[in-house]
Amino acid sequence: MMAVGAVALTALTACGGSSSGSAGGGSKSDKITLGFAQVGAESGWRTANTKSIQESAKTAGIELKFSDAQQKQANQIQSIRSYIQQKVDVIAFSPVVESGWDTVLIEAKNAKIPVILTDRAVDSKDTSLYKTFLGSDFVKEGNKAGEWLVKEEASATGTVNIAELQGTTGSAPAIDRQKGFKEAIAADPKLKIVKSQTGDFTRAGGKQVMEAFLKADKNINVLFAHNDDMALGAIEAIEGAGLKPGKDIKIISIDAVKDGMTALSEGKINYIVECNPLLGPQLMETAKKVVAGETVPNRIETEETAFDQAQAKEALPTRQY
Ligand code: GYE
Repeated sequence: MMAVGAVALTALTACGGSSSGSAGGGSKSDKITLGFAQVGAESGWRTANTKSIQESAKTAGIELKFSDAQQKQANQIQSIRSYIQQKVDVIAFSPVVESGWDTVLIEAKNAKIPVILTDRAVDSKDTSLYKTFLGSDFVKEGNKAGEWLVKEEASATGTVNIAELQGTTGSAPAIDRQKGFKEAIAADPKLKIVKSQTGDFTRAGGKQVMEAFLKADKNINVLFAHNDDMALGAIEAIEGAGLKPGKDIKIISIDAVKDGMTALSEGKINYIVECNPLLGPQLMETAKKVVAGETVPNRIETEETAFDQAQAKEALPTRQY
C-alpha cells in the first residue's frame, strides 16, 4: 500500500526535475521563489519533511527561502512577513498551531502573494486566505490508532487504562488525532483514557511526561502517543521504571519514521499509523501551478497506511525516512 503513495510522489519528483530547465531556456527572473516557514526541528518526521522540501525545490528549479520557527508562532509570523516584504512569488508554511493566522494571511493576500498550507491546517473561517491545504487527514490517523486498539483488546475483561501523550497544544495534528482516537475507542466502554498531557511532539517531552505518569500511577496498560518521537522518549521512561514497553504497556504511535519502525520491529511498540512527511514534490508541483494562476483543489490529501510488528520488519529495509 505504501508503495502506491511512494510511486506517486516519485513521479511528481521526476516531473519537477524535467521542468527545472529555467537555466537553459528562460531568464533568471522566470525562477519561482518560494518562502517556506517551517515549524521547527522537533521530530524525525520534521527532519524528513524539511529534507524533502529542500531537495524537491532543487529538483524543481525553485528558489527556496527557508526558515525554522523553533515551534513558536511569533517566529513563523515574522518569517511570513519577511517573505511578503521580499516579494516572493508564493509562500508555504506548516502552521505550528491552528489559530491566530488571519492578520498575516490578510497581509499576504493584500500583497497578492498566494499561500499554500502544508502538513497542518489553520482554523481561519475565510478559506480564500490560502490556495490549498496539502497534508494528511489527522482525524483518520487517530481513527486508525483507536480501531486497532478496539480489536487488540476485544477479549480483555477488565478496564483498559490508556495514557495519551498529546502533540503540541493547539496544533492541528494534536487536536485531530485525539478526536479520531476518542471517536474510535468510544466503540468499547472498557477502553478508558486515564491520563493525557502534551509532550510537544519531542522525545524529551515524551520521556518527561511518561515518567510523571508512571510516578503517579503504574497501572497503565496502553500508551497512545501522537508521534513516534514521544513514544520513543516514553519507552525510556517505561524501561526506567522496570517495565517492558510493548508488553507491560502496549504502545501505539503515529508517523512511522525509521526509529519508530525499528522499535516496532523490536516489539517495543505495537502499532504505528503512517504519516507521510515527503510532501516536497507535491508542494513544488502545487507552487508552480498556483504561481501560473492555475486552479488547484482546495484540499490535497497524502496517501498513507499503518504497520503492525511483522509489517514493520518487512517495510524497514526500503523505508526512505
Ligand atoms: O506527526 C510530528 C511532527 O505535523 C504531521 O508534527 C506533523 C507532526 C508529526 O512533529 O512528528
